[in-house]
Amino acid sequence: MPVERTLVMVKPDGVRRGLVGEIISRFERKGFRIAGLKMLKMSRELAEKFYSVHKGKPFFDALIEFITSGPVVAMVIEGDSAVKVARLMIGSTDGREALPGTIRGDYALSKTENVVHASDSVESANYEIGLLFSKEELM
Ligand code: 3AN
Repeated sequence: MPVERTLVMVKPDGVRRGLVGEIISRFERKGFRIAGLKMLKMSRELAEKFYSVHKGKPFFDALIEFITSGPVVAMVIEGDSAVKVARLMIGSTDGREALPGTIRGDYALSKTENVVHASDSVESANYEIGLLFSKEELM
């Protein structure tokens, strides 16, 4: 039962559609503690670092264009098996295949504009949290 931290981010489409409160609320109600929270507009440089594992893939440019298209809301959530549980809660990448009851299953119909991000491993979580939050910003 490892207590972990993971990075959850409401993407620009989720912010534009007014889903920030709903998404934060789902993680709070599940029992996670919010250890950090901020709104920011990603620069191209930050976005390319954030998605560096996808560099060279056919969807990379569209992904960078989209994620820098408006503000995002990033949060660090903490709790038992946070990485795995957050991934279960957001659902599959493709909103058309994500199960109803998951965030993407309930709110997304696209593979790029899929409302929310959550780190896919403890290593990714540490990298992504380090990119977006300083130690002083985590409580
Ligand atoms: P997830 O966010 O489910 O972990 P990743 O890490 O494979 O998905 O991809 C990161 C982001 O890149 C996705 N959230 C999605 O916005 C975009 N993406 C991934 N695969 C595709 C694809 N085949 N076509 C378009 N966009 C994609």
